Parts: sequence; structure tokens; C-alpha cells
Amino acid sequence: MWERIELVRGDITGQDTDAIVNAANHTLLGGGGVDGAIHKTAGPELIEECRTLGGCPTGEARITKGYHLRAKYVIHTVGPIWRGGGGGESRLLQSCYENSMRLVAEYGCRSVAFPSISTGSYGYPIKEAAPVAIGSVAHVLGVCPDIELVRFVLYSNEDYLLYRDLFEKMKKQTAPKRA
Ligand code: AR6
Repeated sequence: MWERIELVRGDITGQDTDAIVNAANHTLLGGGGVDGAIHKTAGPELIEECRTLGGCPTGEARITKGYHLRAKYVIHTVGPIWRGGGGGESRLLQSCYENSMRLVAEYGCRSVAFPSISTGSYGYPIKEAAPVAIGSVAHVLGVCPDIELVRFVLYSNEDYLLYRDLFEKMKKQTAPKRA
């Protein structure tokens, strides 16, 4: 499944995947960071639809249309706020990726783009978040052959390089050993 994962440096709002994922907060009523950027590009219809959803608990995900975005759908998920790692943050972050992927499959999307959930204002160290992100997505791809592409969109070069190094390591670790 590794060949179905792509890493790029860039802005998630311009992605041409069937769905893009938003790192939202539990109100689903917008905010800063990637959330603000997605709402700005999608237009005011997005917040109108979000208002009908009644929020979203941490670790869960909700889907809306993409409006003026290139993506048909936006999957809104709420990452955990980092509190040192002892509060079940990694389990909740894993749920964000898994529940988002579940909606990707349910809505028949062939491709999806993820930002690095929780690693901005929610303070999750990216070094600890990246293995959870890549591991969860790889796991779901293993059981969902219809999903053709998962693209991680990293906003800074530093984040991109960290993801790239880790991705190569994880790929090697799971490669079949030569006799
Ligand atoms: N494209 C891709 N990645 C981006 C973009 C973009 N346009 N803009 C920022 N990032 P954050 P969180 C990266 O803070 O930590 C919001 O106010 C950013 O560099 O957006 O989950 C919500 O409403 C970082 O690596 O999300 C919540 O209140 C990553 O996206 C809260 O922030 C996530 O940063 C959620 O915090």
C-alpha cells in the first residue's frame, strides 16, 4: 500500500483530490490555521452546512461538500490538544485518521489529502504525530483497495522532510525480507 501514499509540501486548499481533511475544532465553526484557510477558499456555504452538524467530538469526523474548493468533499476531524502525551492523545489522533478514512471509503472517494492534524495550535509534536498519521493511513489502505491515493500535504519544508524520512524508514521496515 506504500505506493498509494504521497507526500507533498504545499497548501491543502488547492488539492485536486476527491476529499480534503480539515483539522477542525469541536464546534466545526471555523478557526485559524488550516481550518481558516479551508473555510476562506470554500466560501460561506461551508460554514452554513457546518452549522447544521452540531459539532464533533475529539477523534471523530464529519463530512460536508467542498463548495468552491477543487475537492468534492471536506472531512472535518477534531484532533487532540497535546497535554504531554499521557492523556490518550495518540489513540485519539489515530481515531482522527481512521474515522476520516472510513468516510473516504463510505463516500466512494478515490483520493484524499490530509494536513498534519493537531501539530499546529493544538501543540502535538510533529515527530510523535507523524508515525501515528502514516501508520493509521497505511493500515486502512491495507484493507481498502478502492482508495487509490492518500496525499499528506505538509505546510513547511521542515515538516515535509521529517515526514519523508519517517516514511522511507517505515516502508523499509515492512518490506519483505530477501532470503
Ligand atoms: N495547508 C496545509 N497545512 C496547513 C495549512 C494549509 N493551508 N495551514 C496550516 N497548515 P492547525 P491543529 C498546517 O493549527 O493543530 C484551528 O484554529 C500547520 O502548519 O491548523 O489541529 C482549528 O479551528 C500545521 O502543521 O491545526 C482548531 O481550533 C497543521 O496544518 C485548531 O486550529 C495543523 O495546524 C486545530 O489545531
